[in-house]
Amino acid sequence: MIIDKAEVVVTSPDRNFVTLKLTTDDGLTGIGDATLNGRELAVVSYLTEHVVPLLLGRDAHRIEDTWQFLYRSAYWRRGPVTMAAIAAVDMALWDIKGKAAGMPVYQLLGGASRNGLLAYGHASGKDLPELFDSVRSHQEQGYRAIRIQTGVPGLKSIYGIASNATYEAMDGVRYDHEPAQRGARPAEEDWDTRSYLRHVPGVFEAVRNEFGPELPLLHDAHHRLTPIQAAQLGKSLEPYDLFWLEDVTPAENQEALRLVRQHTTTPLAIGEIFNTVWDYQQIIREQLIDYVRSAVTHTGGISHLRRVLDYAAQYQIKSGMHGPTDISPVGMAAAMHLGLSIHNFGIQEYMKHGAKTDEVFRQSFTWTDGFLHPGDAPGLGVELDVDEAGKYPYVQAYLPFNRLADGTVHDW
Ligand code: CS2
Ligand code: MG
Repeated sequence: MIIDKAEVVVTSPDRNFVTLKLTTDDGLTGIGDATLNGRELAVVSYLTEHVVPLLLGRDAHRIEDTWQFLYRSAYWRRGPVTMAAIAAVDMALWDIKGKAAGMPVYQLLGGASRNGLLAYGHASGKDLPELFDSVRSHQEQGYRAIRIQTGVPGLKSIYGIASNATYEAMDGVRYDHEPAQRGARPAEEDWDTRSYLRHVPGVFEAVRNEFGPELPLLHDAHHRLTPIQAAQLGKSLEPYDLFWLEDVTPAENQEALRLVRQHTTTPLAIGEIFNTVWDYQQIIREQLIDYVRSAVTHTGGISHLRRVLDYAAQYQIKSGMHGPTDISPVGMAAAMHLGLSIHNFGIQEYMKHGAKTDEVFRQSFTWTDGFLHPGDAPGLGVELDVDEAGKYPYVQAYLPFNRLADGTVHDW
C-alpha cells in the first residue's frame, strides 16, 4: 500500500487549520492535523517543501519507520514546526491503517480502557456575574469539569476571556476564547502579576461558594508567573481544591517546578508547548507535575505522545491533552483515540469548534453527558471536505503578546 498522493490543505472557516491528506495507490486516504497557531505557514512550507516529496512511494503501513525516518533524517530535531509536521504524517498513517483494518484507531492502540473521556470546557468572565453565567452554560452543555478564567481589575484584556476584540475579528460570531486574532500584527495586552495574585483566590472562593465543593475546577496561569509567585498562587488556591493549576511558570527550566512543589500540593499540569519526551524528562522523573498537557498535533503524533504517556504512567502521572480550538477536529479525534486506549488517562480539554469548521471537517465523535468518545468509524473518524475547505482561504492571524506597565515584554 504505497503513498501516491500527498496534499497540504490550508483552510480558515472559523480560524486557520493546516491538514495533511495522504492517498494510497489503492485509494485509501488518511488525514493529519499540522496546525501551529499563529505560525501555520511555517509548517505548510516544512511539509510541502521538505516532507511531501519524501513520502511519495513509501509503504503506508510502516508508521514507526516513517516516524524515525522523518525525525532522524531531518538532522535538525525537535521543535514545534518539525514535530507538528511529523505529527500530521503520523496521524494520517494511523488513519489509513485503521481504514485498511476496518477498525477505529483506538482498537489498533490496544482497545478501549474506558467507556468515555471526561472532558473540561472553558468558562470565563470579566467579572463574577459573567463568570457564573458561563459556568452555568457549560454545565447545561453537559460539562462535568470546568476551567475558570477571570478578568482582573485594572487589566484591559487578559488571557482566557472572550474579549470584544475577538468578536470583531470573528465577524460577530461568539467563538469563546479563540486567542488568535486575525490581522497583520499581534495585539498587545497588558499584564500585572501582583494584581492577578491578589484577585484570583477570591474568585475561586466565590465559585466554590456558588457551585459547591464537588465540581472539578481547573485554572490556566498561562506561563506568566515566576517560580516563587507560582508557589504563592498554588498555596493560596489550596482551600479551593483545584483539579489542576496549569502552566503556572514557564517550564523551559524544568527545575523551576521544584520550588513550586516545595510550597504547594495543588496538582500541576504542564506541557502544551512541549514537543518531545525530552521536554518532560526531569519534570516526570522528579514527579514535578501531575498531568501531561501535550496535544497529539504538537508532540510528534499518536506514536510519540503515546511514548510520553507511557513514561508518565510509571510515575502515576496522567494525561490532560491540550484541546483548544486551534487543535483541529483531526487533532482532537487523534487525542480521543489515544485517550480511550491508554490506562493513565486523566481528562481531555474540549472546546467546541465553529459551525463552518464542522462543515469542513465531518466528525463521528460523540459528546454525551460530559464524556467524549471518538466513535467506531474506521480510522480516526474524520473526513475533510476539500471543496468546502476551499471556500475559506488562509487569513493572517497572531496570538497576542504582553507588556508590563513599564513596557517590558512578558509571557503571554
Ligand atoms: C490554552 C490555549 O487551552 C489552553 O490551555 O493554553 O488556549 C492556548 O492559549 C492556545 O492553544 C494557543 O494557541
Ligand atoms: Mg493552557
